Amino acid sequence: MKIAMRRGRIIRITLGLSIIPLLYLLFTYSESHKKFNEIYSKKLVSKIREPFLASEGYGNFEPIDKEVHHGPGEGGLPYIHEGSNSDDSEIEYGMNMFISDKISLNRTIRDTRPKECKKWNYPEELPSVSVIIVFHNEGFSVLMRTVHSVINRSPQQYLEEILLVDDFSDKNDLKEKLDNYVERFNGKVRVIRNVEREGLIRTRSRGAHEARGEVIIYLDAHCEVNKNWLVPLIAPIALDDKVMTVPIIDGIDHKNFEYRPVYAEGHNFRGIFEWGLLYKENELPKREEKKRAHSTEPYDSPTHAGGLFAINRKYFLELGTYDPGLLVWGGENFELSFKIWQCGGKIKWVPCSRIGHVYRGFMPYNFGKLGEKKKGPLITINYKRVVEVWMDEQHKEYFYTREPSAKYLEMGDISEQLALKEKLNCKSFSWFMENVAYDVYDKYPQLPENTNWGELINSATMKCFDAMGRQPPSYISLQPCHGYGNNQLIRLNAAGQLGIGERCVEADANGIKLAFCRLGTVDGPWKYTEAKTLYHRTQKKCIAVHPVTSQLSLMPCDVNNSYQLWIFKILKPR
Ligand code: UD2
Ligand code: MN
Repeated sequence: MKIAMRRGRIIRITLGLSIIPLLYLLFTYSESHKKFNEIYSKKLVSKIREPFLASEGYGNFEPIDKEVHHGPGEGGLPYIHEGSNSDDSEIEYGMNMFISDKISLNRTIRDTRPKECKKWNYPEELPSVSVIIVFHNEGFSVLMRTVHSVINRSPQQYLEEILLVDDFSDKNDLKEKLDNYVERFNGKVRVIRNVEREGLIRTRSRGAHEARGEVIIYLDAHCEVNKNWLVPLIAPIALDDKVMTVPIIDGIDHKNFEYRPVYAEGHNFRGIFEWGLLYKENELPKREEKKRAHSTEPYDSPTHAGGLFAINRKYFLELGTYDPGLLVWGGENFELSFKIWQCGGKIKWVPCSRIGHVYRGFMPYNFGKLGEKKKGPLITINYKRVVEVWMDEQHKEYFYTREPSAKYLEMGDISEQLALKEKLNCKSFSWFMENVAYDVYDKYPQLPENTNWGELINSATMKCFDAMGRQPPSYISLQPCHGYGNNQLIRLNAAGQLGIGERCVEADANGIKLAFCRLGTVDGPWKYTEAKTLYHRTQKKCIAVHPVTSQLSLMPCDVNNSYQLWIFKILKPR
């Protein structure tokens, strides 16, 4: 068979290939397709309300899906239930389980791939795959829809197993329900359980050790994989086992389960970060687009969101999986990204592999005992470990400029991580910034140092500047000081930018507000004077508190008026 492949290029478009190999492929795929359905569909059908979607395509060529599917949420459409369509489940699970329970576990979803994706050809010899799903107290139908979508839309010859790793869930009947349910998959779906809460990071590492496939693919427990998601994701790894691949993540609405793409077709994005280690996505720079002949070819990305990716299992173990000192949630995506790039690997995003993920509005679980053990905010501690292991002095400083209180956090021992970095002969962070993550500087330039930071206390009222966790644009108010930082942690840098988190403080006729910082800039109009006023250089006025309403605004400066005087008080985490 003519599988067009060239060194340095993973896959090639089949345009121009003759019809014969095309028919041949179509035939072999529908054969394996049939076999696959013989194994699974009958068993599933008996239990499920909706028809089994045997015609959901996988392989290179889609069988044309002529079946019409009725029922809630089919085609990935939102399901709005008449009458009340919410219950307490949104608070318990972060998503509406009442709605999810009404939607078929085998529902169809919209094929969101760019059209070009249907024309790619992939090698047939591909590694076996363990799909690993870690979960803690997830809703049953959402978790099972993840499993069903994988089974329905993956060629069985590559799918070794689906490994469910239960991170010590303690919801009533989840355990029994799950154990009973997975029996129907005849061993294809395996459940293992932590004996205590480990957090998602360590649980994923455990999954890597226990998995049987050559390649492991991680999914969150609330996903739906799309048409032909698997093969494009593992093909690059078959060619180079130091490549980690990442699918394009579509959104599934947490209230009505609508499946929809996050970005418009034809636009490629990649993962970057800003200096406080907030994960960001940035349109693929021209320089990267030019490296490829086709917009749907996999492309380099400095980082990834964390949840969904594929990696050669042995390679992941050689990298030490995740740093075991990272706890529960957060920062592990950067640890793995920096480690891979700096130590000789690559991260590629794959436009032709699409997976939907339910973004919840908030975290429905707490961090259990692991959260209590650590002093200070656990996620920032994770970030600090990552920064201290992988960044160099210059870039560490940018992190501490953005997260000044992190300097005081106890991060534990990182000597093993540093030894691993040494052993694997890893490159510097500057190398990574110059060669891979160069577009970070366009959006988030090198940060000037802070001249002042901490709580910003008004001398007359002894109350604090507070962004109140509102989204910009919004007005800043004066609140009792709480000492925890967060929305009350204010920074003034040497270029006059007054910032809270990654947002900026601006003034208009109605007050003092929180605004998006202008991308690519780090300066601002503010000056903290010797008299302790906050002076706006262009308006030539000072920030003042209204004695009666406590509202903030710009007023003609008066250094004798304590409603215009401010003190920065450094915050050490408690
Ligand atoms: C994102 C990632 C998530 C993870 C996280 C940072 C995506 C789409 N999601 O947040 O995968 O990288 O950033 O760490 O990129 N879980 C456990 N034990 C726990 C807590 C969570 O097993 O103690 C499970 C949870 O059930 C879920 C997965 O871990 O299956 C990810 O957790 P999440 O969905 O709450 O994270 P998310 O999507 O907000
Ligand atoms: Mn998630």
